[in-house]
Amino acid sequence: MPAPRTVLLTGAAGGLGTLMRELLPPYGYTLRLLDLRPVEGEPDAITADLCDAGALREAVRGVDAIVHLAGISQEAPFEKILKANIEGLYHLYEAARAEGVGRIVFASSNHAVGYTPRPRDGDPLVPVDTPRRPDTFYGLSKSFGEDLAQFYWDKHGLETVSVRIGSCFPRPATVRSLSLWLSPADAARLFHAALTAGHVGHTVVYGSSANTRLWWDLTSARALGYTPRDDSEAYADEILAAQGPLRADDEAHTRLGGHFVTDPPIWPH
Ligand code: NAI
Ligand code: 15L
Repeated sequence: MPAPRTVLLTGAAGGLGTLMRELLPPYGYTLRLLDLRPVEGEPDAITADLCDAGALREAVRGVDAIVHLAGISQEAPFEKILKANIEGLYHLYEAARAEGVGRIVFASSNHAVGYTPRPRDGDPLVPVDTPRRPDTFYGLSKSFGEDLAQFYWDKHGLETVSVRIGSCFPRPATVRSLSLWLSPADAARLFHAALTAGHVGHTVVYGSSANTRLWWDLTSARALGYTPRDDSEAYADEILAAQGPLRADDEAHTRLGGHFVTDPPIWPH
């Protein structure tokens, strides 16, 4: 696939979308923006719901690739997750297929494998082919998204890199996120690698910086050409002094998904 130039960035008004609006253009991309809500300072951004199939078809027309960040990004009642992350994702893939878009970078999440025990000292890193163990309806929707991506590759030849993002914020906030942190600059590096790597079919990668306390294996991300430059260790002393070390008797500290594993389920009523 020729290097993409025009990229649809969905979820452009969100936390990660706002960071990527700044960090992706220097790699040479022209971004088309989409979100459910207006994008501040971007009057040309498309305001549309992922469930609006017609609007999505128009939004993807003529782009070379899509970085798909839009959706519900936390646990929520199943009905809401169903609309945005499952039905909405289907509409996005259908629009991309119909308009001949070659590649999607899909923001999956650590919560697709959230029940996986975190490695202890000396354990191997969690491999990318570990069985999925979603920790929430939210994590289930990301698991579905990875299957949808595989299906559209097998059935239609539409490529996807599913990035199981750890925790992408300007700085890590918890002891757990010292292991999962993806710095915004490394996120841009990873998305750029995912957009430009040669043949990817459907490739699943973990999305983290080069953290000293890394829990999962970045081999498949590095194979795309991703070279992380940041390390959360710079924040470790301060965070550990405030919060103390992870405890073996707390499930939120022993599984990848953290408190998503132990929070009570959210039901509609
Ligand atoms: P966010 O919640 O700040 O942004 C999501 C954006 O999607 C919002 O601007 C929202 O308006 C938009 N959106 C929601 N439903 C929509 C719909 N039906 N149609 C159109 N737009 C819709 O989330 P954040 O942190 O920016 O995350 C971006 C993506 O990355 C999400 O898919 C999230 O699940 C994923 N992710 C993020 C991580 C992180 O650490 N920030 C970690 C793992 C995954
Ligand atoms: C996610 O999937 C969320 O979108 C993000 O807000 C964080 O909660 C992150 O996971 C995390 O696990 O830290």
